[in-house]
Amino acid sequence: MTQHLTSHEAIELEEKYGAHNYHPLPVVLAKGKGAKVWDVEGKEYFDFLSAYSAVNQGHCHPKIAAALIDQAQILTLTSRAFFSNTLGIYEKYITEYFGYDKVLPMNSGAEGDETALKLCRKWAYMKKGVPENEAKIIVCEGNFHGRTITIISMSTDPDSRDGFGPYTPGFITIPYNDIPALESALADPTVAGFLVEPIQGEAGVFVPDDGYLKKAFDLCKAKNVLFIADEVQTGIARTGKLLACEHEGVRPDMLILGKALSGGFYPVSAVLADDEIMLCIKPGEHGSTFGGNPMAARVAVAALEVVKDENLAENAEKMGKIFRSEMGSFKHDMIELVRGKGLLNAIVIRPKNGKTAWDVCLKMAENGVLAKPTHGHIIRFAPPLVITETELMDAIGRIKKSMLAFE
Ligand code: IF1
Repeated sequence: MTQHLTSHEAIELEEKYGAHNYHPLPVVLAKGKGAKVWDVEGKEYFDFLSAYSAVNQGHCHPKIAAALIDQAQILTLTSRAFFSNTLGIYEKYITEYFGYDKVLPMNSGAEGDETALKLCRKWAYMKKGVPENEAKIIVCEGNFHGRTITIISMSTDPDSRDGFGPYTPGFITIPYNDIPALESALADPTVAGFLVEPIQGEAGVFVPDDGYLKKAFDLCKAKNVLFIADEVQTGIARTGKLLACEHEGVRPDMLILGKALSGGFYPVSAVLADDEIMLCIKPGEHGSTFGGNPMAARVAVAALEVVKDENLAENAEKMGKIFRSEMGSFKHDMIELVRGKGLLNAIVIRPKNGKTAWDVCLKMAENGVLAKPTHGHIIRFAPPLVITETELMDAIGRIKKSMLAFE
């Protein structure tokens, strides 16, 4: 039975009993449906964060809820020590859905990235002939791939990285959106893979130049290096295509998915690859207690069906164009620029009279829109992909009203 807390009481409990590893906006959410959420006092908001793109299908989507509730009363977890009647169906569905031979099911996005790193190294030793323990993986400055020690060893963000050493070796860092830098890094014959976000989300929704992903892919292929796309945030229709790599016709050698793979109901992540890569990991060499469990399998199938049934990629494309057009033509001296693709957008805020992106987010919350700054001065706008044009225009009006409070 959930107690009826006031916002103040809920915040106090988290402050007293929870680790202080976040600095949340002072909003206490209690309910979600579609593109909207409500706080404990019943105030309604448009959710423009979508749990960092994990709720693309909208909060509490009934079809995904039904799959979860049904399976929860039948069989939730068997471990992979045995087969189950749900995993193979899910594996067939997702591999045909994205066009790969096989999937390795995990739970969090970070586990997906870690799995891809392990597969890449194994492939380097078994197939490329890189000397043992010498495989290198190229990553980009400004990357975000999760919070494990190895993943933050690749990070260039002090908040993610500092104080957690010693770091995992074997990574080469190059500037994002820089083909010559990639070309020279690829000269090293021990390079096994290039791990990249098609759009850098956390860094502030950095959309690379048109053609960057394709050129990078071609350079990797020419050097027998795996092109590994982290689509944990950009995937599942967020950028107006099923995968952000599709905007450039790139089929990654390894595809990492998470977040909206479950529509926000359950931690579900996955690495997809063809047999030449995937079969480098043998029985007993990788796994996880919950990876590929019956609940995850049912929820992920339902979540992916919703994406197709409700044409979420097309809606993201259409609504994203409206958002960028409306906010791009809204003249305000705190708006430095508006950028993004599909419904993954950001506004770069120019501080004014000591007011920052944080103040804008507080004002937007007051006006019924939830968003959060990343890296201080950038506000990410990523509503659920089910948002209607009417809802979007309503939210845009509230965003503009919030900005005008800082005239
Ligand atoms: C936090 C950021 C976003 C991701 C990409 C892997 C992962 C993420 C491209 C790991 C996770 C989350 C993590 C969450 C906030 C959020 C985030 F601000 F941290 F960077 F979205 F931009 N690849 N991103 O974006 O997936 O293990 O979290 O399931 O850690 O604060 P995860």
